[in-house]
This record gives sequence, structure tokens and C-alpha cells, in this order.
Amino acid sequence: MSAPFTPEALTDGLGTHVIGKRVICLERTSSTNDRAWAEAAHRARDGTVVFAEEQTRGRGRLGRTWHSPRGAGVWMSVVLRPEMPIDRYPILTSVGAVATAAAIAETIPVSPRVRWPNDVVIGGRKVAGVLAEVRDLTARRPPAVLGIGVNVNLSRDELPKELRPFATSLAIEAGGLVNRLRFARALLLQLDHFYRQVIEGDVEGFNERWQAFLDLVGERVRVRTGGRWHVGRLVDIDPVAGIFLRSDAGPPHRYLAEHVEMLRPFDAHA
Ligand code: BT5
Repeated sequence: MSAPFTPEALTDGLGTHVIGKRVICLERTSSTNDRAWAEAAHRARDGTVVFAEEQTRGRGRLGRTWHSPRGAGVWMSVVLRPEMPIDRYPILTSVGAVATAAAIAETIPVSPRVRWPNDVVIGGRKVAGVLAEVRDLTARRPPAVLGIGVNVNLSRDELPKELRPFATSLAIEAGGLVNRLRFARALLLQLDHFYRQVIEGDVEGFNERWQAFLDLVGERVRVRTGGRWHVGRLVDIDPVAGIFLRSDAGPPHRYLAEHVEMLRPFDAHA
């Protein structure tokens, strides 16, 4: 197992502008998102990051769990105070996903894809997930917490049995252990780059990079929403407005990220 993270090792000489100006490293916590919310309540600055070696109640979207064993992954959350209207906040999920995909691509020789809205996959298997949360929707500019979980050095045996057909890790893909610290630093730099690009208003430039990583556009897919599957061609994706599906049955339809439980290739089994 690699050495536990420290704020110094993560940020010395890194040169980020916003992300990671303050870093908190924990041995173990319920969920780094919870700890980030506690920091936000104490007025933590934009870009404050919480890492944990292990999460006992890591979570995904819609009440799902995130498996986060000790020392094998990057389990982190960032407090964000974006200067943008709240109806644009869904783009933060895409910021997390594309930063993760870019950091993976510079760490091991693979082509990671972003599976909208919040998965990063390699060869169709999930290697990372993003969880963006906003709590006070009535505030003018509420903080958000952006959680990112990346399977770095998990072996196949460390993945729960039921996930093995659908999940992977950087080590599994690279065929050997990966330098977890180097990867975490790359991720902080990529997050800093894409977050600033978006808040500084270069949404077009951001979309271009993000589109280049997108999975499944133009393909036949299955979308689950409200517990029901819909089949059709995935015509287009927008980080804020969601997916546009030309459905086999019925008129074309847009689905927002918050309503989509799952997006899968048409022929995938889960
Ligand atoms: C996600 O949710 O993919 C968001 C995961 C975010 C995790 C980070 S870790 C740091 C921060 N603190 C937290 O508590 N969370 C964030 P979703 O799309 O709902 O996917 C969840 C599903 O992915 C589960 O139902 C499993 O099927 C699968 N899964 C769980 N753990 C996994 C893992 N380690 N690797 C791959 N797939 C996993």
C-alpha cells in the first residue's frame, strides 16, 4: 500500500490557483463529501479539498454506495463557491468527470471516456465516479461539494464481486501499481484548469475538451428514468441541458442528469 497522503506531498510546488490552496488529509471518514460540507459550513474557501484514505460510507448518486477501501483509491471532495448562476451548476459534474479522464490519460496509456453524467470508464468499465451536491437551493450563490472517487490501485479481488464485470482500476488497466500521489496531483491540476476555465466564462472551450472525452454519442443506448428503460439513439449531450434521445417509441426527448438513473450501451447487460 502506498504512503498516506499529506497536504505537503499533494501540493508542494504544484502551482494550482484555486483548487487545493487548502488541503485536509484524513485516515478515515464516513464520506469526504460530509467532511467537505462541514468545512463549507465553517466558510471554507473556494477550492478547499478533503482527501481520505478510507471511507466507511462513501456514497454515489440517488442513495447508491461507493466502495472506498483503504489506501487503494483517490477519495476526495472539493468545496466550490462558483461565481455562476445556480442553474449552471450541473456543469460542475462535467468539470469533475473531464478532469478525472484527463488525469487518467496522462498517467497510464489508455483512452478513458466520460459516460454522462458522472462516470469515467475505460473499455466500458467504470474506473471513477463524480458526485456533485448542492444543499441550499434558495441561496443566491450556494457552495457546492464536488466529490470524486477513482479506483487507483484496487486489485480485481478488492472490487466487490457484483461489481467485477462492470468496474476496473488504473492498476488493473496498467497491469501494475500506479503512483497514487502523482495521480492525485495530476487530478488537482486538471480540476484547477477546468474549473477556472468554466468560471472565467470559456464554456465553449470547456465543452470542446469535454465533448472529445464523451462516450456513447451517436450510439444506441438504454436510459433508465423513473425506474423505466427507454431505448433510442443518443443524439446529443449538453453539460447543463442533459441528453437528447431519439427514442424508438415516441417523440425525441431531453433528460436532465438529475432524472437519469442509468445510461448504458443498448447491448450492455447491467
Ligand atoms: C457515482 O455514483 O459514481 C459517484 C461516486 C462518487 C464517489 C466519491 S468518493 C469521494 C466522495 N465522497 C463520497 O461519499 N462520494 C464521493 P453513481 O453513479 O450513483 O454510481 C454508484 C454505483 O457505482 C454503485 O451503485 C455501484 O454499482 C458502482 N460502484 C460503487 N463503488 C464502485 C467503485 N469503487 N468502482 C466502480 N464502481 C463502483
